[in-house]
Amino acid sequence: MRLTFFVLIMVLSVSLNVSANRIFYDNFESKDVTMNAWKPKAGANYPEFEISPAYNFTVGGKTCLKLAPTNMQDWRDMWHTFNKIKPARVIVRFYERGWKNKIKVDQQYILIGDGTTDEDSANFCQIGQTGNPAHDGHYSIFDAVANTWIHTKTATDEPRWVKFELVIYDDGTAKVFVDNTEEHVFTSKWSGLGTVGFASYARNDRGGVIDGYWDDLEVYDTSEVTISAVSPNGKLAVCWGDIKQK
Ligand SMILES: [Ca+2]
Repeated sequence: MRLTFFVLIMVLSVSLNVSANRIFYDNFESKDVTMNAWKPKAGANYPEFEISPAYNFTVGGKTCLKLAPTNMQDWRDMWHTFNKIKPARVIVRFYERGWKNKIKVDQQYILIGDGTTDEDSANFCQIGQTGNPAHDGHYSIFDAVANTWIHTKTATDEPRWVKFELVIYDDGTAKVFVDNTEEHVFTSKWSGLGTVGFASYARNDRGGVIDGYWDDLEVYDTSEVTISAVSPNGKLAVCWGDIKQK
């Protein structure tokens, strides 16, 4: 029994050592940390966000990021920039309240680009949820180069934390995964990871709600974070992250 445990620890240690670094992490447990880590688009007021106790994904945590614009028909966005990292893996969790409950957010996205915002990125992507009836019951991915919206295979039926990932490989190939399912391969190669942001647009004329919840945004300087084997609650991923952070 003890030997089995020791072997397990050794396997974990080896896998940790060959993995690269987590270079950015926000667990949305501190308004000050989030305020310092994220910037609004140039010329804009600070994005309206809350640290909310409504949901939490972080092990040992209590809160998540709540985006809920106060003005209708108004965008809010917040950005964190990187120096064209390649390879890279961006992971974020979105709280799905469930299409079977007829709840969708209209509309919120994580934004990922190779520039500093959507405006100066050659490659740019949105992953999230929209009230557009064509996407009912599924998530939406926007590939800016292809100028195409992708309607995910992954369904939004069950309330749960859902994992969105964008991976940029060594050769610039980039893919989106939702709960470990490959949903999209980008039409053109990426020069690297330049920015990660969140955007919310408030409208309630399509049966949606305007408040959305996100947690545990992680960025790695590798394409090969093997956390797909992690249990659905993500415990190993978070423990591993904590180890790398120390
Ligand atoms: Ca949290």
